[in-house]
Amino acid sequence: MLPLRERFPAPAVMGVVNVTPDSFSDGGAFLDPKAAIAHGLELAAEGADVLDVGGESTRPGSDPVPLEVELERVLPVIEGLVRETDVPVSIDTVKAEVADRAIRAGAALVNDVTALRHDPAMAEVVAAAGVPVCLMHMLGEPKTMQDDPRYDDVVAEVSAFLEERVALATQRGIAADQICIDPGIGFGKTADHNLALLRHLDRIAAIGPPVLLGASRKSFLGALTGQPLEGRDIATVAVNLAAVRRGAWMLRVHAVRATRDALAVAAAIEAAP
Ligand code: HH2
Repeated sequence: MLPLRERFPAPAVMGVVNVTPDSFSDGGAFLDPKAAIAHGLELAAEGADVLDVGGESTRPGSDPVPLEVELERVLPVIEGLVRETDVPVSIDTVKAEVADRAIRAGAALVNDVTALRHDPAMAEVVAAAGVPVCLMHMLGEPKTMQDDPRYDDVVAEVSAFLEERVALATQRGIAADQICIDPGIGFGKTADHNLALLRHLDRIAAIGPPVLLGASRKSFLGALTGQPLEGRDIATVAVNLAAVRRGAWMLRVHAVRATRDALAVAAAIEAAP
């Protein structure tokens, strides 16, 4: 398999396809598989390099979803997208069984917000399938992660965690060039923690694997701009342009078109004589 960086040259864009009743930004909008598939196809047409399908919300305070419910939500959407577009589909799950079934249905990447910690079988599923994996940092569990998160040095601690998870993933048989890392914006972090991670994203990038970033519409952007969820796409673009300059590789976003346009302009400026 091509190394991730060659398969998806930076800056790449991952479009969010949530199939949940309670996702923080678009919960319920695409719970019907047909609507979710149509939304994914729209994001593909707008220039997404990957479509990230998730059936369990990880928003602060959310409860876990039973296995059967998650499978019922994501499998028809993955099958539909695989049938109707060549854009690779990623499965956003912490459950090995969901990842396995999703891969059998055609998913080409696994996005595990617990970095292989939640389910002891996840590493084996990913290694056996030979698919790429995203390892994300989260402090605590979604249910409680925003209850007063604390770090002595957030950038150093997140970096150390990601280094440890990358080492574990490779030990468990996942190819090093199929791993990407993610500092986990908003996952057990205050607005200041998020800003420190963004300011020093070059240090996360220096770990080695390509860096995925999911800042889209998150609440620290609401705190900075006063905007409700629907009004945070401009702030999201601003974050992502800053992140790309500091070494981000792939951007996980709801608004694919706006991100693509901004990246095209930024790239044109960098390429000017
Ligand atoms: N953020 C969310 C979900 N999955 N995966 C990665 N790798 N990085 C992220 O930052 C990330 C993620 C949360 O956003 P969203 O999917 O919009 O909401 P929800 O978790 O409520 O489904």
